[in-house]
Amino acid sequence: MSMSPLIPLIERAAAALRDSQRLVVFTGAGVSKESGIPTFRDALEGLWAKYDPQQLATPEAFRQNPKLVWDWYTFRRGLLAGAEPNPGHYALAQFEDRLPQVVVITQNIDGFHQLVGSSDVIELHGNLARNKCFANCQGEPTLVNVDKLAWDKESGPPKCPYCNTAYVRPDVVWYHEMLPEAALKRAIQLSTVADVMLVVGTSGIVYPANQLPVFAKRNGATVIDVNPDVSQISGFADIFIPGPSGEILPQILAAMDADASSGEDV
Ligand code: BJW
Ligand code: ZN
Repeated sequence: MSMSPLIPLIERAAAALRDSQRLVVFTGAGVSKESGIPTFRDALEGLWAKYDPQQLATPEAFRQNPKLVWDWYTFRRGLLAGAEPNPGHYALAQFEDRLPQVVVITQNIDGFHQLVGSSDVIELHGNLARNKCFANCQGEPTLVNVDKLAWDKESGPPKCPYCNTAYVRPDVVWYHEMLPEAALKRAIQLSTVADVMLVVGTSGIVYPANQLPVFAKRNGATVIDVNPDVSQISGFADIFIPGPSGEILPQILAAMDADASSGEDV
């Protein structure tokens, strides 16, 4: 491997992580980019190029055109079905073998952290694998298994089998909606007591998730940001590592192992 200017940064991150007692990993769409899943602010391709994701991921859009929004999620479910977790996800799961407490707080809806073995994952924005009643007629959330429903798939989303009135929608958090209360509460609590927060692949522009690194920093955590581009987090991070997470995270893990075997216990 050639000498990389990032090595000193990776070493510093590894040193902070090696001593961590309460690690919070905070991830966004960038961690799944190398799995071939476009980030939220990437322009949509092909058929969907003319739409603005920020205008589709809202309850207003669904109310106005349920078929359009439903079809967009069907398209993205197809993308996800053909994708796999990447070395970044795997490296994060491996932190658990080395550290006493690791919690992953994710804004992603792809389920990849859980799939590779991260055992404590807080999902702030829901999960693409689930659906629920748009009216949550049986309480929040009223989950619906669409595999058990028969309906004309060309016509848009099915009706909720409980109320037969509202449409079924993905169990994700749209703009203007509240985040799941228990998940957000626990995320804030953990971020506030974290000694290290490892932020990966998020633009940091979406509220309230983007407050978590701010809480961590304010309470004395070492904030590490891994992102090929400058994010809203990079500016106040203690260590900003400009690079793709699928490459940087495995290198951090390797540097932690190298550090651990370099004499301290001798
Ligand atoms: C790599 C990489 C590689 C590339 N390796 N990295 C004005 C000011 C302040 C706030 C607001 C405002 N107007 C409205 C609001 C509130 C709004 C908000 O924050 N809007 C902002 C756009 C300004 N927030 C909300 O509405 C939230 N609810 C709320 O506030 O409730 C209170 C309320 C109630 C009623 C009325 C008003 C308020 C809810 C937010 C829900 C977000 N939902 C989404 C969609 C989920 C479902 C779906 O996917 O369809 O969640 S939006 C989208 O953004 C998605 C993501 O989880 C989220 C965050 O995006 P993320 O993950 O950071 O991705 P990107 O694409 O932004 O960035 C990718 C990054 O990866 C980049 O930095 C790349 O460089 C990097 N990258 N390759 C590592 N290889
Ligand atoms: Zn219903």
